Amino acid sequence: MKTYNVAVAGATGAVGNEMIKILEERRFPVGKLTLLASERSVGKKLAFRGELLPVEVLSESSFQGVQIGLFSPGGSVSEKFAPLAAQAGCIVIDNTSVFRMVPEIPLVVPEVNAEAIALYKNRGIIANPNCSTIQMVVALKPIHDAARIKRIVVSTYQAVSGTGKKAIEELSLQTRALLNGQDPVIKVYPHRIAFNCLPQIDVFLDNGYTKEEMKMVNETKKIMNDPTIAVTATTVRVPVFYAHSESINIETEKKITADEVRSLLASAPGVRVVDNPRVKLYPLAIDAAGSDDTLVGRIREDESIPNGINMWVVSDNIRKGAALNAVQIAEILIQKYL
Ligand code: NAP
Ligand code: 3JN
Repeated sequence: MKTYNVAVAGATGAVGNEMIKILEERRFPVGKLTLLASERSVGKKLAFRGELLPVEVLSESSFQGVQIGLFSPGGSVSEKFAPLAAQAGCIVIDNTSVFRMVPEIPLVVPEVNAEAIALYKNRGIIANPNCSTIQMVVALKPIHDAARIKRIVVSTYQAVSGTGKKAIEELSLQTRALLNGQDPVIKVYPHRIAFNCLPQIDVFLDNGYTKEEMKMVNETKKIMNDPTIAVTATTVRVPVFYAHSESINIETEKKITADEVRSLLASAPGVRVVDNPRVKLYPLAIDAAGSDDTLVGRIREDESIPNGINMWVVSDNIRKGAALNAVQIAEILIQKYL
């Protein structure tokens, strides 16, 4: 079987770790796997297919002979090293926001716009969208195709793992401290996250929205290839470890009933309908964590407008929101283009 040399940049992080796991789980045809991180990780080893592989320092020479680079080392690091990797002939699938809105760089969710992967030829880079955008468009694309979505109002309830390994530790330490009657240490977020909700993800922009909110607005239009969809978002950090939840309200051009949405989504790729309120069945973060599916439930008509639908959408932010989406892109890349 043909194999491909793969590099994971940011291998020691929350996303990078999951990428390594998913490459193994999905039996991606990896020849040599190169694990890259900062100087802080020198001496560390990570497991892959029963072997311990050393972590190397990411450098300009890391990509010789590497065909695919899965990147999540942070925006400024990707900005410098993704073009260098591409110059060396390595196709980069980048998880940071730096390239997402560059017109000639494809922004891809395989269930929605797999055809855009062909545009990797432009710059040798494919951008992976923001986690909150990915799960939303996976759930909405089939409805957009059937009834054309005019407007989306979304509020998110985002897990701390979206901020990386330091934030996972912070929620854990703060929770323990508070339950033991001690003062929690606040380092990662602007306020305490344990037993709290923070209506700020990423920095505030001049329009009063956060950068995370505007990522959802802009990325949705690009992935759906429809600049006319109106999107407004409120993004909130909640004290959950894994899986983002979203309350999504849509207004469609054509009337679509809740039953029609349920049956459309029942056969949609990457979606699992979990929707039986009579037995208290609806998507939960604790059920989505570790799963590849985007769970959709609480599907109901918005009775305040003629053509509206409400739903609750939950997905593992580190898997489908980042690592799994990137590996799925790599799978299509090798099947169709390499
Ligand atoms: P994390 O747990 O903090 O891990 C950061 C990773 O980047 C670590 O492997 C770290 O290595 C590495 N790194 C940091 N500075 C570096 C440098 N100068 N050179 C090489 N490697 C460096 O963060 P994470 O949650 O994995 O997220 C990482 C990035 O992925 C984020 O900044 C974001 O851009 C992106 N992300 C995207 C999504 C999405 O929605 N698609 C979700 C989460 C994250 P050390 O261990 O050596 O420090
Ligand atoms: O906060 C979350 O739940 C998702 C975070 C994503 C993230 C974190 C730091 C930097 C991003 C991203 O993917 O948009 C970035 C970034 O690259 O801008």
